[in-house]
Amino acid sequence: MTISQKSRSLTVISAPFSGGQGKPGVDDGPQHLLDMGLVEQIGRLDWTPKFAGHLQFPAVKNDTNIGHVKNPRYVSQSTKNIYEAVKKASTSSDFTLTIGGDHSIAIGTVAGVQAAHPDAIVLWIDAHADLNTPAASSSGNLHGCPVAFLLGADEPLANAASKEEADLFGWVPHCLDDSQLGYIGLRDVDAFEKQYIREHKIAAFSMHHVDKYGIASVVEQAINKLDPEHKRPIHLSFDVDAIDPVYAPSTGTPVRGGLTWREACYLCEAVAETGRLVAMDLVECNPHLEDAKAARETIAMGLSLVRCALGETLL
Ligand SMILES: [Mn+2]
Repeated sequence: MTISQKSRSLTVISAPFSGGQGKPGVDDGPQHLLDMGLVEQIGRLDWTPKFAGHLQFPAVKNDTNIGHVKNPRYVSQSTKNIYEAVKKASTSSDFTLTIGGDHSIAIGTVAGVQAAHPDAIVLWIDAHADLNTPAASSSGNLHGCPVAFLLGADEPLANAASKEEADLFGWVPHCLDDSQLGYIGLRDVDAFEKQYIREHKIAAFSMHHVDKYGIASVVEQAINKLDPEHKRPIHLSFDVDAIDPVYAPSTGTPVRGGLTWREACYLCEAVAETGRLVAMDLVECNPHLEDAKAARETIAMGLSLVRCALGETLL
């Protein structure tokens, strides 16, 4: 499929959600991206952006841990709202850009994009695999679990008070096949996740592969593996912690040894060149972490990624 060059409509969905992890401030990422010109910058490219406003995430009373899983009801309810919004946007516009928020929002974005484009491949750009099941998660933070839900790797929540509670995430469609998912940028992967990636032969390119082959070859290899015929729509789920903290310091779980500024931009440019990108998530920009300069640089990095993914070129 190719997107018409004439009427490229783009919906910006803001998902200011921080309940998938413990550091406040990531819910302020979207406003900072908007304040630094996100919508205007998109409008200067070949897109007609529509900002759909900030999604609201009503608090959940008595959202006690289930086992060690934190904010389980809040995350379930909020990501379901995101799912509905993204499904609607992806059905009605050419491109859906969702700005977070922590990476738990991808439970909703991936499921929503898959509802409109069931054959879309997902490129998950991240230092982490976000593939822990709630049971395998050591932290109990659900931003480390979205991929497990989408693949259907999770089981009912352990130590729940009722069957209903154990099934809190039962609404998430198991919309991804192992062969639809590719990682780039990994460098902090838990034992359960490593085993799952190996056993299920998931396309995973760590920073080792970026060092070995270069980013251009890695992007090409990832797309070739997931879609050898180069026909399928692409959903890019970009966690800024994939980037080295030198360039994107204001993020909740930074890991040294990440993508450079240009490697990250190149990745987005190369995906844009396919003409098949239909959705992007930009997550884990937390302007409350580090100082104001670091926050500005991180937000500027995020804006560059979006522009590159939407076709901005250097020449
Ligand atoms: Mn992530």
